Amino acid sequence: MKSAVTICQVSEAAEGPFVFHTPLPEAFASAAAAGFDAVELFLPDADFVSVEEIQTLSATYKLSIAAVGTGAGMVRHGLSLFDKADAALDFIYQMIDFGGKLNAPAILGSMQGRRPADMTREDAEIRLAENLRKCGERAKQSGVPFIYEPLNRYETNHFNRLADAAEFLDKHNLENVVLLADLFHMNMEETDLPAAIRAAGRHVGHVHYADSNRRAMGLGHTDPTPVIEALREIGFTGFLSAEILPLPDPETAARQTMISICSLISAQ
Ligand code: LER
Ligand code: MN
Repeated sequence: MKSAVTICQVSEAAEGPFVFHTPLPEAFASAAAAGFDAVELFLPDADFVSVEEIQTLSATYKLSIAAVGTGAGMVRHGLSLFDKADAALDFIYQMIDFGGKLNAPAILGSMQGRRPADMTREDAEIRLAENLRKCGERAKQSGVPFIYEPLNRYETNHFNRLADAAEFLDKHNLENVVLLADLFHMNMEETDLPAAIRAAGRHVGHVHYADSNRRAMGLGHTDPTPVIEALREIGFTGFLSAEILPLPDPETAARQTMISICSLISAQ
């Protein structure tokens, strides 16, 4: 398992669960100083910065790119797969292609949107499946997977739990789509975190490593030891990415995350 930390460049998400909000060179330097393997990027759009610039930062600071978020499509441009769907899919494709050039998968989180009141659950599921199929195929062209993230009930009315999302991927034969286990959302929705990870193990491809209160692991009431044990058992070798509030300050949140990860992963 590898460590990653979030960098956000989206002003509308200044209060969001991201550790570093400084300009990219500074944020990469902070991530490297804290000892992370990689960064996860939350950018306004795919034209915000060139692929070459990210490659240079990545090489300079010896940080790979764990993933790229697509949530700015929602928070900045008001798009989702259930609202202005064509523009939303286009935005996601651009982020998939951008990330693909950096060997990084894109994430569908907030951009999955909500099922409208006049749409049945069955129709919404089919629409979501069609879009995930397209995104999985698009990502395949770059040789990366596409990441689908179940969110808590206040953020989506599609899938809130890993097992339901895993069953959905199987039912629709969605290839090249993996699940994101965000421990913050899971704390709200799952009965048992390690059991949920084991049950969906075949599909888990990325982890948002957050404590129960969305602070750095160790600053809330989640016990990460059995969570890491379950991830080890399912053979997870991806990123534990700190998508957390920068509290009490970004450097402390980053340092605390690395203390947690290093204490649990040192045997690897
Ligand atoms: C939103 O709560 C979240 O967890 C993000 O990863 C989705 O964009
Ligand atoms: Mn998340």
